[in-house]
Amino acid sequence: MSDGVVETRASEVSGGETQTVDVAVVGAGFAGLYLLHRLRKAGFSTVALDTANDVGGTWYWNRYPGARCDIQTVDYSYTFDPELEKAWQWSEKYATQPEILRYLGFVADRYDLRRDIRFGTRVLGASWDDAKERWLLTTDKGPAVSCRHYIMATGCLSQPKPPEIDGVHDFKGEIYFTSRWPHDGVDLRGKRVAVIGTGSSGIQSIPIIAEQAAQLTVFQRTPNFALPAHNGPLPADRAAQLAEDRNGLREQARWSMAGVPIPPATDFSWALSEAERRERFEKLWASGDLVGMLTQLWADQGVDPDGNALLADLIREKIHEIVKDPETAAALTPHDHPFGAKRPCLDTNYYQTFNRPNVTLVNLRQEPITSITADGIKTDRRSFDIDVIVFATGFDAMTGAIRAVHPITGRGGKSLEDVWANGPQTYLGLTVADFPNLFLITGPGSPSVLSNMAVSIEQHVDWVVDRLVALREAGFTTIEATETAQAGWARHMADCATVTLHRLANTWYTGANVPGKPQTLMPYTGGVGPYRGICNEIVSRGMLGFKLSGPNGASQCNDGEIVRLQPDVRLVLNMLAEMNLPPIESMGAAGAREFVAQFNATRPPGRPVGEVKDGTLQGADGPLPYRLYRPATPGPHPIVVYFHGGGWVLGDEQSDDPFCRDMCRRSNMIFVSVGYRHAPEHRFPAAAEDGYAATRWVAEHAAELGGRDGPVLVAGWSAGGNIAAVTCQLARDRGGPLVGGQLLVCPVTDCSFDRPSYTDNAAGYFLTRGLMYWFWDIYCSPADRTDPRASPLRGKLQGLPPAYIVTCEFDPLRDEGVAYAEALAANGVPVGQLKAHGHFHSSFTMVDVVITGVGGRMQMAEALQAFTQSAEEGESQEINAAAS
Ligand code: NA7
Repeated sequence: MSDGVVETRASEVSGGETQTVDVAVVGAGFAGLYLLHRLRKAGFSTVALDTANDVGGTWYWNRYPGARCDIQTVDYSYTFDPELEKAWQWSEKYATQPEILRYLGFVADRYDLRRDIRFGTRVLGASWDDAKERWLLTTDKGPAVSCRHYIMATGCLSQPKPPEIDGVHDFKGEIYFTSRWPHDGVDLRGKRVAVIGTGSSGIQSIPIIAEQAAQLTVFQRTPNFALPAHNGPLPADRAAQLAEDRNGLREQARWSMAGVPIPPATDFSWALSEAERRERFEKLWASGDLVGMLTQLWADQGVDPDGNALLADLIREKIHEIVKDPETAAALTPHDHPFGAKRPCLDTNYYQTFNRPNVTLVNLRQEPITSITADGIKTDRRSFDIDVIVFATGFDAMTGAIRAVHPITGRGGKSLEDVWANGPQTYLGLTVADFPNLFLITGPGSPSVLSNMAVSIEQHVDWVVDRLVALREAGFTTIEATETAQAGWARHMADCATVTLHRLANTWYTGANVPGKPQTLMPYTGGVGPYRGICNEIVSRGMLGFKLSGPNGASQCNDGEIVRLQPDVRLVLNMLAEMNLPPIESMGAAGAREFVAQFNATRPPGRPVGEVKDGTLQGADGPLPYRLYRPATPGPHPIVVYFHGGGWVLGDEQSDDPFCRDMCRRSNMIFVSVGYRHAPEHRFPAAAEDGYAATRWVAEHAAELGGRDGPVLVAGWSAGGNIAAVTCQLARDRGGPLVGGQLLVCPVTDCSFDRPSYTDNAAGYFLTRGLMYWFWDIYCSPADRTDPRASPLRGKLQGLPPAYIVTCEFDPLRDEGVAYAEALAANGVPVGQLKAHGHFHSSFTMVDVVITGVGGRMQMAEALQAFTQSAEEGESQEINAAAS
């Protein structure tokens, strides 16, 4: 078919002016092609529009030398049709751009898709007509399009960034953009070539350009991490796996984090020796697997700066080994971002290329480009005579291609440009409130560029087309995200982002590469599998967060937020729900202890601290075990007496081990975790009295324990928080010891069960109302419960040490923790509060599972430090007062 010819078999053109279809799609790349196929099968009349003259999307345009896929191409393929999978064989592990383009052409032919595509056609604007409930698209060629649904399959990296360098128009030589490389290729032989940019496009093309050009000068602003691709045939083990269980692997990819069927590492870096870490690294370096290097070394590599630095250092070492000139090696070595926070690259001989005599690296951090002249490029130090400039300067990513269709006008004349003025707002990255029947495939807010695009595209397309079918069957004509759902998604996105290290890099993921672009992390970082689960849950919960409407006033709106929990809390709770455990209270005390011991044994080990030492201290009625955690820094250190959780029934001085280690490191304080006595063997007030006695003993033995002069601090979680709070009251009333501050994490403070959090969070968040009843019954008779040693909220609250009280949104104990904080404040006690949204009772003690708890623990550590600081200031004031 020739360019621009409009085939109307499946649509109507009225008066030559407007083409009327059910669904219009922009883009004929990976997403657009699959959309056409699915929509057509579902019986929708459809047209796709693309500025290119053929199918391929990003693979149509990015024809620069060396352009390749950097996810193994067997994974970067359609999976919707097993026959298609049989009919196409990839020739290499990482296919070249021409091969991928041939594949997309093959798909278009196989499903006869070209007949519904208007090539060489740009959409100039799109506006929603509320009365007709249709979108009208104006185009630069051929008829306008009227459609019920408008789907943008415009890709994430399709709008090239302008050069942004003065004098480009003065240049007399040739200029090329990697993203718009001429179809006939470019002859660079004998020429002096400049490449500006060292992202994937630069890193893939530079080694090949260096082989062709007489002289190559690479202008690098930010060095990037690159790994050798070791391309070749598909590795035998992958080929065998696919042959054996293709469907299983495909399903694994769909539910994985990155859309690739490889399990992430579960060992933490600190649990591996240096030799083990190096061995893992060398294996992955040799295998040439980007997703593997991003996920398979150790569990903390993508979430913790320290774990990441171990890996980044190993890559830095490799760069210095490969590049012979130390100055060039140093300039090529990234130091300004964690590995993976900026898109790392797969290369073939990239670093080796800088050993060639005809290649020069210019470090723009040291000598920025001042202008492009008629003859070449000037930095603030020197001039380079150049014949050809290649801009590998990247894209206005994620939002660029969508906003290039301008204006997009939704309900009530709202412009998408205005709605997104401070960054993209979407629900799921798929829809936008006030823009009915508009869908974005791999839009901002979806896993998109942090995933295998092929897997994400299929999921999006299937979800959208299935919704359109369901809408049609239910007789609705419009579908639109609600504001509540959209705002909730933004919050969930932000929660997910705190887990990752993307915040530590300026990248196109955040819009930092485009001057003036609002900066916000655009892709969804919660992972492909969890995202798929969320999309499915929206459907099973009656299209939560969507308004649907139809003829004769038919409407449905099930408003709400799909994810209110922190992302990792959600995973933990889902996992626990799947385990279908019997209620802990049904196990009896001995059974529950056994269960907790087994459960704790499966948890990752805590991080190393300076020293961990077990000992015995004097409790209220005999010796008690304790475990001491000492920081690695030189002492003496302030001491925190810590009480573990477990409802006065479960746990011991070791059971909050990861929390104690983490807090010891963060606060730089000694933690002494006390093995206080438990019910039912020792009912109330044994635990409370032990807490007080242990604190007194620690204060008296502080110097021997390596503690600093000054008051001790107390801390506790859950029932341990109760004991810590009670200890402060007893210490005040019994003449010491001096307590400098109390950190109460989700504490039990009262025996009343009628606060809303007991009802709101009665079940489903691990600590249930039933379990709390059981704990109370075992610990304390109803008559004793109002004793302040059981319910400190009922005690006298004046004159207590400063407090920091942490409560979690999804915890039955939330409101009594808040009540205690408010009551303390009302009684003149300095109180800090952390009301942790999206967290559950165990969030902060599940240290290496609930990563989103890090921020909270940092605040707790700061609160502990502030306690000692104010205690010291108080002491020095007293000394000064005495002196004067
Ligand atoms: P990228 O990854 O955005 O890389 C663009 C490169 O160009 C990067 O090194 C930029 O440096 C550099 N750049 C951009 N603007 C300038 C100016 N004005 N002066 C000097 N250097 C500049 O784009 P790619 O096309 O390589 O890759 C895009 C994605 O495609 C890739 O991540 C894969 O997902 C596939 P900066 O880092 O901004 O300092």
